[in-house]
Amino acid sequence: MDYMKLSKEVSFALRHEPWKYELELDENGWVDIDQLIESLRCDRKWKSLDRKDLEIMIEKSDKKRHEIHNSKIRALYGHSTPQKIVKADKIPPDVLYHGTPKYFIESIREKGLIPKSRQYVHLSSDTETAIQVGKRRAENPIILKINAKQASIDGVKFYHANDTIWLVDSIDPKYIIEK
Ligand code: HQG
Repeated sequence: MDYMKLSKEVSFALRHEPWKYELELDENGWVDIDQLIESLRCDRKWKSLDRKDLEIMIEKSDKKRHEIHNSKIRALYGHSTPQKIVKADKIPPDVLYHGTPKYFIESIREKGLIPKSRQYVHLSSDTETAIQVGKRRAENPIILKINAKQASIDGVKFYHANDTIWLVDSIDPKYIIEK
């Protein structure tokens, strides 16, 4: 089985267009794993798919994108569905990073970080992840350093997606401390 292809399709279903799979995310983004399997099996490629495959997909993935808990599965970040996924807020590390192409910098300096088509702005606790994220769009991304400590003190809420990724509704330019 092509686990990378499976992961991309599961992300599409759980982050972007669950209705195409006759799925409805609950307020925390969970769906019933059996319903997802049943829906994916309609496609010849996934006709023999079972829960074990989804577990292997998560285990083999380069990033922790999905999680399974009992009879449910969800995407941990990246959502663009109309109904905003509810996340519990958590105190962030003092500094977080965001990798982006140079051509966005002027607009970011002016407007701050905005979620664009996703529900949240994605930040990371390490520069390596930020570089990887930025490299999706540019060979030499700019790595922005975010003063998460001050933002948090000022009441901005941060949400923990996985070990390295943090979510936030937006980041005002005054919290971007360095590029
Ligand atoms: C930029 C992937 C102009 C922002 C990744 C980014 C990540 C602005 C783009 C996760 C802006 C949005 C999310 C402003 C923000 N003006 N541009 N004011 N504010 N931007 O894809 O963070 O591999 O929605 O810098 O690895 O790139 O799929 O967000 O370049 O973890 O699991 O607007 O998605 O994860 O792009 O990526 P995105 P992102 P997966």
